[in-house]
Amino acid sequence: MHLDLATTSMLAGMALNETPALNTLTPEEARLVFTEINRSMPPGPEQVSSEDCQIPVEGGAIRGRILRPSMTAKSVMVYYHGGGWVIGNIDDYDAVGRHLAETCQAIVIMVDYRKAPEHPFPVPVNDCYAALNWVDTQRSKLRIHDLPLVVAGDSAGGNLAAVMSIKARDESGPEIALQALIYPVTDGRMGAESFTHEDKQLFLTTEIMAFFWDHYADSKTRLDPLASPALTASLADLPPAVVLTAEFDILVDEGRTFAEHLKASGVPVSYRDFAQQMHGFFAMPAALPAAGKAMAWLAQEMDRHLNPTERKDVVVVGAGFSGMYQLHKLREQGLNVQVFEAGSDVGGTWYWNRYPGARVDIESMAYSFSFSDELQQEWEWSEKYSPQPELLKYAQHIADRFDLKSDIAFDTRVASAHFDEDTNEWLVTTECGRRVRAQHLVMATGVLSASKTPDISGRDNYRGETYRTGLWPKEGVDFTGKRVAVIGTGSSAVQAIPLIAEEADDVVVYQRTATFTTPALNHALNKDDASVIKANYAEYRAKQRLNVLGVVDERSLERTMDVSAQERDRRFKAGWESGILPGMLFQFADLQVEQEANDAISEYIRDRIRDTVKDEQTAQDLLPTDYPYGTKRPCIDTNYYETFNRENVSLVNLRRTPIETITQKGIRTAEGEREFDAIVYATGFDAMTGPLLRVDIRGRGGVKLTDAWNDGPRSYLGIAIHGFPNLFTITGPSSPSVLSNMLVSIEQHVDWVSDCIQWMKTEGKATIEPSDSAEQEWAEHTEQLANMTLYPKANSWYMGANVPGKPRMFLAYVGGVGTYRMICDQVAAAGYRGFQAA
Ligand code: N01
Repeated sequence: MHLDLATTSMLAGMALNETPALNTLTPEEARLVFTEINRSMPPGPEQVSSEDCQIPVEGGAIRGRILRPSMTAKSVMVYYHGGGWVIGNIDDYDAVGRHLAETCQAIVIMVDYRKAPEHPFPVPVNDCYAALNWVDTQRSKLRIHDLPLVVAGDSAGGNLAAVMSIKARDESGPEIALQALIYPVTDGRMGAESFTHEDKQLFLTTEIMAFFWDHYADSKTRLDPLASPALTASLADLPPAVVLTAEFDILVDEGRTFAEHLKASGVPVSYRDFAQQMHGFFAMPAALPAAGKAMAWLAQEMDRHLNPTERKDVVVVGAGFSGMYQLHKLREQGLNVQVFEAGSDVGGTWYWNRYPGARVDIESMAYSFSFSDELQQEWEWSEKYSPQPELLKYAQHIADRFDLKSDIAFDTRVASAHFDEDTNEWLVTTECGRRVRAQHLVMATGVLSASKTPDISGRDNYRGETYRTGLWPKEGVDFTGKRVAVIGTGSSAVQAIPLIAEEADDVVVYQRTATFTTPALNHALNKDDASVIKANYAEYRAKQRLNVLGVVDERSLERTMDVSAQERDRRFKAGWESGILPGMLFQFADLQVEQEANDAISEYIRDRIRDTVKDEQTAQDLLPTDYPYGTKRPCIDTNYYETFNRENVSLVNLRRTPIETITQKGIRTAEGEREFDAIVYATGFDAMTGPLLRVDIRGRGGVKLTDAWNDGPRSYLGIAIHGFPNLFTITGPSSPSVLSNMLVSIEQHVDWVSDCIQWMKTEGKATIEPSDSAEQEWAEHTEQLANMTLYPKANSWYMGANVPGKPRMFLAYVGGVGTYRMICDQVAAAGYRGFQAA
């Protein structure tokens, strides 16, 4: 006999403690001993939520316990604990249930069925069946909706789970998707050979098993198939089964034989015998590593049975503007597309970013789709810069108008995407266990969708309300009468602070880097102005497509220092008063490449800050001085600097007084602790690469994208990656993306990708991917262009500098939207130059 070390040591401990053999005790004493053994084990995962309930059964009610995992549940598992129908209860099994919930991502419902000898066969069977029916009929009340129903149990509980499957089949009961049988008792005759093996008499001995059977059912009734499922006439048409046994267990033969009979009857079966293990090991997950492995195996096999693989032409990840348009385009090409979206609705950025003041900072008439003239003519924007609710409505309108939702799975986050070189397909797996194979994978995951976990010490200590701008609660937040801290002063904070300040009693802004922002001059959109644009939309869109940023305004060709100081001032004033994002930067050609030119415009903005903010120290602290204007994303605002003149708003300059820690009640800096009712983190995103790298993407040879991009992202045109065939990134790293009007760049990428997929179909190509050399050349080109600008001088998210450990490199293509479009078109026209298609 060779048990593993942990199990050997557990048995030795029990021997030293002189744990009595259960068959020498009364049932009450045996229950107490069993409870003692379980109490000595560590509790299960705390993050599992627990709620007890009453389950009606014949003649009364029994206890149930609902254990919900911390992540999205993939199934609901009705669990029948072991203990020979005589001992054990749901408290003894609490840790087991919690581990199962987390490992199997299942809502586990533990059933405290009544025990023998007080309640012999068939009472436990009837209780378990009543519980199963109760779960199935209370789906919406229990919030388990359409999750597949699994019955599971160990030892005598495995017996009950097997019996439930038979009973449900024979009585047309609840539809059971899977039975999980852990070293089940299946045959009351106790005649299997393993009962005769001396080395299998561990934890559960032949005498103890006889003690259990004798209390449960007399020698005749135990032959009833609902007591001994192995004696059932037919095992056909039973749910798929996962059966697990332990090598040194007297029940090993019963479990294996039952699995073989199920299989022979046409039932899909996963069977595994766990070597070096004894009976009961599965129920000791905190003490025995083998139990963890067994649970992981169970979870894997459950997934395999519950989620057969689907087939599509294309999987698109994300249902923001890019994912929606990509779906529409590919559908028009007659392709079968599945979109996965983590949110509960379409909209992407505009679904998640619901913080006060969230609105677009490119004029809405320009920040809108052009692919459908009907759409652009019929949609009416209410403001120059639309607020988030209107942008979300626009996204919803597109989804309805083009009937997109039927191919989008919401509340579904993609966990992994692995390229299968044998079939030239991507195998995409969701966190809920759905599996789809598709020739093409389009990552339409956005560039600013991975909200950065704030890297501030003590964050978890805080007991007040906590919000992140990028993950704002759907129901909104009422700050009335509250003391609020806002950490961060990027675009999100610049929009949120003025509105939070109007509502809250007291607002303290914690600023690490001062921001450059200019007035947005937002206003209601004049219908006549909109009509003029609509009448000339074709021309307007054509301009956008060739413009450097994807807007219609043009950059001056003049150099800053070539004009007089008065002329410079006049132009900067015009920029300040333009009310558009590139208004300042377009005044001269060299503002983002010449330090002297940039110094001039930066000083002009600093003067406006000094003019606006009354308190001298606050004004001084708000002056951005350590990076050139435009090298961190500039903002446009409504009353940002003015807000610091309010009585209820103050600024903490973290460069002078850094945050020492977040405390239970607030924030402590060198100047002491301030207490808050709420902390708002406006601390940004793991931009560009974050949304891609948080999915486990693996290309040829199983190479992980995280490894391929260890030194920074590499991608040809920001669309495709060497070693990752048929994978397309919409507005990916090293494309203009964040340096442009995103809607223009999204349309261009989606059109290009759709054309490429169509070309592959026409040419009969199974795969396409860029060559290493084309990717290298593009990387050098994009780096060279970025180095000609002032961008690398800033510690910005454009450079990956906001995420500790992220490689420092410029993440976008600075050559302009129009130039980039032409390059992409030329690549396609030359038979996808730089790509290898096979
Ligand atoms: O994020 P950000 P954002 N301690 O990264 C600070 C787009 N967007 O959500 O600069 C203290 O810009 C950080 O300080 P520093 C737009 O492209 C568009 O505001 O790293 N502070 C910075 O001040 C934008 O650029 C719109 O020193 C910490 C702030 O948090 C992008 O999204 C609206 C900190 C983060 O600013 C991201 O904007 C909103 C720490 N540990 C967003 N960590 C519009 O369309 C970070 N910070 C208008």
